[in-house]
Amino acid sequence: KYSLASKLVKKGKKLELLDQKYPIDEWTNVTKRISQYPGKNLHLKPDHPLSLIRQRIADYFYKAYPNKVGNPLFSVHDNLRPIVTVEQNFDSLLVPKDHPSRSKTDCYYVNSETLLRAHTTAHQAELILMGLNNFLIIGDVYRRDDINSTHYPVFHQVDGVRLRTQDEIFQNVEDSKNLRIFEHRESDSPDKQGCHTLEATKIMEHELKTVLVGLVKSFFGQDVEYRWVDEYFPFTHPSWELEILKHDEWLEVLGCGIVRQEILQKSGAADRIGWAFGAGLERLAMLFYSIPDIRLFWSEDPGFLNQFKVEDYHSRIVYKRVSIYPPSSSDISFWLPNETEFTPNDFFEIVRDIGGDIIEQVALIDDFVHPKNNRRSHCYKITYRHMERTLTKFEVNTIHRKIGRAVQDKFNVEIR
Ligand code: FA5
Ligand code: MG
Repeated sequence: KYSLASKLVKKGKKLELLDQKYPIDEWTNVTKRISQYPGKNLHLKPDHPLSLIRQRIADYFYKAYPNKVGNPLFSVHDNLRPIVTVEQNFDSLLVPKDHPSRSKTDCYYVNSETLLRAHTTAHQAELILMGLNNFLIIGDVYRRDDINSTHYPVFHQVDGVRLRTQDEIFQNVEDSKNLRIFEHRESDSPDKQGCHTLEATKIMEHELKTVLVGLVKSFFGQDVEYRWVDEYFPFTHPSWELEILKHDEWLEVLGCGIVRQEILQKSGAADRIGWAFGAGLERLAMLFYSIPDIRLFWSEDPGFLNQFKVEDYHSRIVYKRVSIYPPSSSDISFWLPNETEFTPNDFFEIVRDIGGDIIEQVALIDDFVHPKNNRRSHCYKITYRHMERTLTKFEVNTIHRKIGRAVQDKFNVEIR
């Protein structure tokens, strides 16, 4: 039994990802199907629910942390290449060489040196090295996993990092002259890293937990039930996970902690202390919009996507289940009345009135003004779909004609 990788190796082929060709080797396990995902960027697609979640999170951090003149302090990095080095994804974050998260069974390797990032934390050290102190990283991540209602091999994360100097963290503390970020203990304790003072750690922990609870409350309301659980990550200490109670179940929404000082030392920020977190966008979106299945995020079905077309990303949307039965659509064109005012909304009302629940969507697809007589015509596409069964062509035609007649009567217009 040959894996895809070994077949490709034999033919001496390269793997093409995002317009670049990568040599393959015995580590290669990116499948043809997975290779189609980089570049899809659902989190940047207008009106996509993951894009709305991205905007809400960025907005929350912009408001929580304005700079001195009121502009956002956090920079947002949402278009970094998801193809990263093993150094970025693991080594720069102090993940031990034999850590199970590195294994071929968990990650999608392009080759022995390159992989599809398994978390957005992969860019943390590189952005700190660029001199940034407050930033968000948002993007697609890849993990070999089952496909079911809550797991998909491609999902999206947001990471946040904030670095602070000694003066900054103690500025609001009375008699803070003798307070320091650093001390020298041989080893870590459960509370803190050996190199940090308890005071500095606790101030950072407090700010981190406050801002993240605030984020969760901005989605799920002031009364949301949450709890902090101790966690372990190679790149933070101490570390925690935040869980929220939904439908009688505790759900993990993010991991976080105090950044390992060794990472800051290697990235030119040795004089600072930092916190970091990473959260899943699908988790937040599924809970926030009541989306029942993670696969729906990849749906091209207008019945799904159109539910998230809103003027303002703060709009409250509750997702309605899309029918599994096929849609059927028909167009209708008519000359608009010359004298009376006509708005598309008047037409929508007639359609809804006659079609009821089987109307999935009405879209203006053509707005035409005749060059000679200046008459205007509209063409609408009406999509019909029943939630419980397949509609027959005859049923659709009957309703469609009925809508045509109603439009003719009501507006005294000519159907084209
Ligand atoms: C991480 O990925 C760490 N990089 C997070 C982190 C960053 C910790 C910075 C500390 C500092 P974890 O594997 O637990 O941790 O994933 C983080 C979040 O991504 C989870 O809390 C969850 O919201 C989401 N997530 C993880 N796995 C999945 C999955 N299979 N499907 C959907 N969401 C997932
Ligand atoms: Mg976790």
